[in-house]
Amino acid sequence: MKTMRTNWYFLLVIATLLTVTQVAHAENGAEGWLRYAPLPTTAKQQYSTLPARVVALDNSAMGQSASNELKRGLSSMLGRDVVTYPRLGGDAFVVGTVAELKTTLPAWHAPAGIGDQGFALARVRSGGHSYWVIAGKDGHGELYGVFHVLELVATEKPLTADTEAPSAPIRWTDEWDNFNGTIERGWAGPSIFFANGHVRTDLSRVGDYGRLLASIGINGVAINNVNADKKTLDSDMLKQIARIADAFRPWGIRISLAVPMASPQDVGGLSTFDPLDPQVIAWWQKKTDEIYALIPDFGGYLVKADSEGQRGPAQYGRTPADAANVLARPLQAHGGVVMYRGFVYNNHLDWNDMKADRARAGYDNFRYLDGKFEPNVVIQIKNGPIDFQVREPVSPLFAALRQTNEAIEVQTTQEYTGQAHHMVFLVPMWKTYLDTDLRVDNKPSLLKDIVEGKTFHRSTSGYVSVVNVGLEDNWMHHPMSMANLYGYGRLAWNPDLSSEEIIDAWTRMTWGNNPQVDATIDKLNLESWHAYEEYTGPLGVGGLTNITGPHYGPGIESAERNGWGQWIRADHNGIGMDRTVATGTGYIGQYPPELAAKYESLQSCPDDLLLFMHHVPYNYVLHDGKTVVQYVYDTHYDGAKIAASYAPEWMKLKGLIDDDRYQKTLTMLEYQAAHADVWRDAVDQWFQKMSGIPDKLGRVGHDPDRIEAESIDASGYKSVDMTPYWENASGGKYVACADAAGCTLKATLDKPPDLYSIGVQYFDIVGGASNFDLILNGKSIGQWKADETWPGRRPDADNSTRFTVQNVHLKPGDTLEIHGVPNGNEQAPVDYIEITPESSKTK
Ligand code: GCW
Repeated sequence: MKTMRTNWYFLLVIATLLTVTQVAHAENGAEGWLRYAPLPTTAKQQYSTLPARVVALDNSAMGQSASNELKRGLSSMLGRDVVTYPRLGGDAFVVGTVAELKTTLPAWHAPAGIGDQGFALARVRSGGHSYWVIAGKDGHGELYGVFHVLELVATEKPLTADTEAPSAPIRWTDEWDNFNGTIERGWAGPSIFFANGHVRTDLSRVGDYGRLLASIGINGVAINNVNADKKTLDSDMLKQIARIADAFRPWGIRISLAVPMASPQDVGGLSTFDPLDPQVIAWWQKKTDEIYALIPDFGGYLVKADSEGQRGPAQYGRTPADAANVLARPLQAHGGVVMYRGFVYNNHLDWNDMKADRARAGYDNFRYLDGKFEPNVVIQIKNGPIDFQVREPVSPLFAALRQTNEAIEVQTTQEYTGQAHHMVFLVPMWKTYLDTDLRVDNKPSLLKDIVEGKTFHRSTSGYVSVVNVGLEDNWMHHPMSMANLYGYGRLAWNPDLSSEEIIDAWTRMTWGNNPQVDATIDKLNLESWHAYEEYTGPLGVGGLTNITGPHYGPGIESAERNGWGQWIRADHNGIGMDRTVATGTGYIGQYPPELAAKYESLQSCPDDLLLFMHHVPYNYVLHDGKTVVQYVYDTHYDGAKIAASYAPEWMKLKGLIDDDRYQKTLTMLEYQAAHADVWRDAVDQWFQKMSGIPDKLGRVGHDPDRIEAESIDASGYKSVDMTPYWENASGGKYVACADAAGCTLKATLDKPPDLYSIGVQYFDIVGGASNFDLILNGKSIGQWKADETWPGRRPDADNSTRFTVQNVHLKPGDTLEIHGVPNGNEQAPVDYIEITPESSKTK
């Protein structure tokens, strides 16, 4: 979306700028939260007694990364010349392993039992000198301890003695990068690892990524798409991949590979990949040894099998345990693991079968194998039973595996949550899952405790997130999306941290410690998941995105009448999947009894999961007294209103943060407001038509400020029905221009004299960049090109966006024209014009 403002507004902005003294330099986001921005003089004071020397006891690659990072960060933030010093004697930070510290500085008493990969931070006086000890159980701990100190300084917090260790041994990211350089569900440009079928020559970004990940305690990256390339285990490719491992190693990150189960056939040339075939067993042994010869700290294999077209053991009548174990055994000698994904389901389900239910699949496919896996196999389970929707219940598989290792898989890349075009801070959502009490054996059993092995013993366990960073400067496209990456790592380290603590630290490090900046960015992020849920798919109905398309904009009925099983089972009488034991698919029976009872009963089922668990009529009354349909209308208006508040809130920060990131974020927040309206209107129009129950407040389908393009006098423009989802255009129609010379829409207005904002809702598709001119009484008041990159090759809600001109004087009799000139496949399509009194915004 592009926005133009009238002159007086610019003057105001310039005046504000002139009064602001502290304008930061331009930044591109590449440093993420590790900017180490110089602290203001007043803030520096509390660190004036910190030593300016670093004694690095550990010569290992990780030890060196740690001490160099400490120098780099402190020098930059404190404006001091922090230097390395070869020995004790003079105040210093002393960085080393616990063992090294014990020998070198006996005055320091190591806290009992620092956990694996943990660290201790302590102040020690010895020989008349003052030392800050950063002791790692190993090199990882040194890194994490150093980053902890740097975070304290960056967020202007005092350094205090501390001992910490991560919550679980596995803290990985999965990257869905393809060897051709594309990334499945990645929104920030091409792969940092691969290009044109090879590993990139320049891997500098891999090192930079490793640094970011180490700062949040991540220790593993599975570098390639789980829909894995047949050539993944090809010997030549493995040699190239070893360079990626080299780039990550100094940051304590082990790489892993997603491997096709059919590799013995695809790469090995065998006639079978049956996991119980002796030749296949031997092949995996040999291949694994070959990998470890190249990558001695290789993390292991990640497997997606028998799912969404990936071949797997089912082809031979074998089980996931047969498959996982054949890969796991050769890894054991090397300390590697198999992450076997629990995301195994049939995507050709029978829509007419009321008992068919994709949500059941994880439990049905793995429960009976509990205890049958090798100790270095981990079942990697998506947080919910479907697929990273905006709201799902916790997957029941977590509680069902008592003698099998587990990792929870969450999605940092915002596949179903706005694709890095919408600001959606996911930490509160992830915490909702981690803090869910599954009541195993009728006892408290929070998901985070179940995963980590506090409820049942696990030999290893942990956290995985699909991240999909790209080559773009700021890694994840939306500057705010980086908060999700930071937050994921922090939660994997310590799931008890609050969303507030996490966003506050991220904001301060990423945008600065100015109280107004900090408070605003924290607030916007903290409300964003809820708002997104409200303007997309509430009540657990499903994300409502177009699931047979790009998973982005609305596509409500795309969920229905196909084999994918993301059904919402809506008809004119009611909506929702009946997953009860009594009358539905029986899915609810997969939970431990107390939780099952809670979901089974309409009285106790929480409203936010109602339509996931039950099929109800549209006028069913929720706990808050509203009917389902009225709740849908209201939440969509509420959510879109919150989204509309982001840009105005953000504009108050002008001059308080660097202009480049300010501007980029502003553009995205303005776009989000417009796209939230698209969502609101699509969902509300659809519910109103489907249910036949009008919005009590009369808003849906009645937009007094809106002029539908198809209702205006047109020269050249033709009205087009929006298909297949009529609700994805306002009123079900838009206009398009097939004339290369351009077409015109012309309206005579009848607005009382006042200041207005004029928004033109149009479609910006892939494969063309139409030109638009907005003309008031014969004079152009705004021109723009539709050259953005949202999904879709034809007009749809995925690519519906808005151009706005603010503070326009209108009076009765004015004429407003839009002149559109098509380009390529894009026929300068327009949905509507919305003319809003500026005064209404402050109401
Ligand atoms: O949700 C689906 C995604 C696929 C993905 C799959 C998975 C990599 O749309 O793109 O495939 O999940 O998690 O395997």
